[in-house]
Amino acid sequence: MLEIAPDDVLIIVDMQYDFLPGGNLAVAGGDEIVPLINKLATRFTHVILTQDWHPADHISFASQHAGKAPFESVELDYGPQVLWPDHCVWESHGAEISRDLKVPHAQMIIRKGFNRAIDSYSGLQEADRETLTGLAGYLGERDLGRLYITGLATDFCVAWTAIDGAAGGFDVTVIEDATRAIDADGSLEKAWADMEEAGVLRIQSRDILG
Ligand code: VGL
Ligand code: ZN
Repeated sequence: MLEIAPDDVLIIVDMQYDFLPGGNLAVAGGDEIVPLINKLATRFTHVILTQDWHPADHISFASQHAGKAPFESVELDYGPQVLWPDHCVWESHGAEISRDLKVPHAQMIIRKGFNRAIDSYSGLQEADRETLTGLAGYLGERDLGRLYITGLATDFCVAWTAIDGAAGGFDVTVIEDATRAIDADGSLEKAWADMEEAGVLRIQSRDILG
């Protein structure tokens, strides 16, 4: 059993209606992890939420690229970008965090992907690998160390947040059964390999809850 320390942080990634069944970029089984995340959250003093938050003309939307369909890729200034259905458009219902998530003690919601020309899977650093969200600064200033990551999607926003956290010197653990994946083109397997290489630990919720 893993002991959760008073300064450990639970990060809940992108539990928004567009990533849940019925949403514009629904992740299969995304709703199944809500009760588990709620239970895990009771064990943590510090909870942080991330929220994918795009303008209606965001560059990651296939609708912004003539002749392109969702899940195809394009080359942008900062490198390859997977194109998505329009999702998490700010002020839309799909961008709202699920009301079934019961984490009243969450201390911070960090929005990402609000720059039209830069996507941001990671809660720490945008896809240009230069623009910071400020989350690392927040954690550092508050002296918070070990990060436990849950939410959607395992192979995109969870993985990138985990890898950037590890690269930033944080001790990062992903709680696998409290995530669900998009898994397009082997992306889930690759994400786990990348996370392992970055030193991210992989546990199950029973390791914390018993
Ligand atoms: C995500 C694709 C596009 C995610 C966000 O939350 O994993 N995936 N935007
Ligand atoms: Zn997005």
